[in-house]
Amino acid sequence: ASNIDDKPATFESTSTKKDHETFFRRCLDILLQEAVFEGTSRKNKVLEFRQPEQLMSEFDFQVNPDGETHEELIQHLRNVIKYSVKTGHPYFVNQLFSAIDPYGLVGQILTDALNPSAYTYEVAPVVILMEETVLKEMRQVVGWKNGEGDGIFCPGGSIANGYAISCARHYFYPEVKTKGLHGMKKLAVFTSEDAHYSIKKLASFLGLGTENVHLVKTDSIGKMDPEHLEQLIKKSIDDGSAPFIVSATAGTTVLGAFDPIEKLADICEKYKLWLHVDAAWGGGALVSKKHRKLLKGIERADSVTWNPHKLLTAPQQCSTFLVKHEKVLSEAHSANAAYLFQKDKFYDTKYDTGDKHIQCGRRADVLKFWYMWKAKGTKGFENHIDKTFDNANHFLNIIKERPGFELVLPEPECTNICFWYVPPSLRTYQKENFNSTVQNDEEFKLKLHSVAPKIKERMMKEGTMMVTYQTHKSKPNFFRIVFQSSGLDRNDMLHLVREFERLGED
Ligand code: ABU
Repeated sequence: ASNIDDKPATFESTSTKKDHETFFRRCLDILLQEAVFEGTSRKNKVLEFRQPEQLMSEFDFQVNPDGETHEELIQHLRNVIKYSVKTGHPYFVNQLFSAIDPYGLVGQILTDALNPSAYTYEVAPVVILMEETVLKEMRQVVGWKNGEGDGIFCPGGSIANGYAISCARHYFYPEVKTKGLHGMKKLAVFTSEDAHYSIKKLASFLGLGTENVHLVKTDSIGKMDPEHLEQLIKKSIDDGSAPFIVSATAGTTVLGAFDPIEKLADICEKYKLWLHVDAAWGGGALVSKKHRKLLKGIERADSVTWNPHKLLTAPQQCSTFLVKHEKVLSEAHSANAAYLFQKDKFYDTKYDTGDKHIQCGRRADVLKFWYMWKAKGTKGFENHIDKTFDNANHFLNIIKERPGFELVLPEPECTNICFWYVPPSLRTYQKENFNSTVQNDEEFKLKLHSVAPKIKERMMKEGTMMVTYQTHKSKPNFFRIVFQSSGLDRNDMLHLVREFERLGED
């Protein structure tokens, strides 16, 4: 008898249920072994980099009229794993997500095995009640009394920020839903110059125009300047605009700064503006008694974006929008599709929560997060946050003492640490030409600007770690290392420092 794996996989007649089961079990074994265990082992690389044209020729991307065999499909699976970045690897510290949480992964697989669409109770009863429970618990953590309000899981923090703008607009101008923006004053949005670009993007998407997003100055550590905010609000009123929302940031993308929420809340109260807090990144700190002070005053916000896939390491994607006002999400977004949200169903249709969203079909992102929360408890999350901040602080202390490392911020607030690595030859230049920090010499800045891309190229090609770099205002390129996996320890901090020293050799 021929091996079932030699037969085309696509024909039901040649692939029995047993064949599928065998195939599926083999695939799961490979996934676990190669993507999860080997993919997160310190002994292995973070990535196997290829230039795009090289990858195009090495990897079989083409889809064909005829299906392929199980054996071929398994080879494709292995290649996907081989050439993908192992974002669960301890040395993937490149972005605001990382790590593979075992409970989160089981929840993720369960989500896909059940494949619910989280819009009605009739097709997703468990998920709908789970969402309500988890979102209420998150609102309690934010500090809203008895978890009052409403919330949704969103496809990413940008969309969550868009919901904030949409809800705020509906709260003050409900007529926009039916009549649009025609003939209205210019609606003005305020956020800091260090805020996430999604505020501008979504303001534009919602028809407000990027020119009506007013960027408030940030101070030297990246926090919004409340005095400048007030000046901009007054100016915008004088210019005939209608300010309606301030979007504060709790954990900015690059510097990890936390805006002074209390002061911003005072200004919002004075001018009757909606206060949104984009805590997509820093929201995780709320579960820690030690670190929640970074978000002091968040309970005064009207809405909050909080992404558990960031600091709490839930698998991608897990983003939430939380709002203090109970009805505004439904009132702003419902369209009452008669074929889906029938009001004469035999159960309480308040549990058909899908109409609060702008999406129709929707993945159940709650499940993995709920499963993690069940496994660890809030106390487990707290330990995770405390250890992650401790790791970041340890890394900071090492590089403070180490020749060649120069900090962008002496005391970063979150677990993203920004620094320059000055290679030995540039240190010599630095000594010979001036005796100061990187900020002051134009030629030095220019030389330094080219260092991070070079080191990044080396680390990607060797595959030993991934750390991102960027400019900020007039600063030359610097690295931003991001810690969020509590699976890392102090040895890893030292390893990462040494890796910079090795890759940064002249
Ligand atoms: N909001 C996405 C952040 C991307 C980053 O890691 O820089």
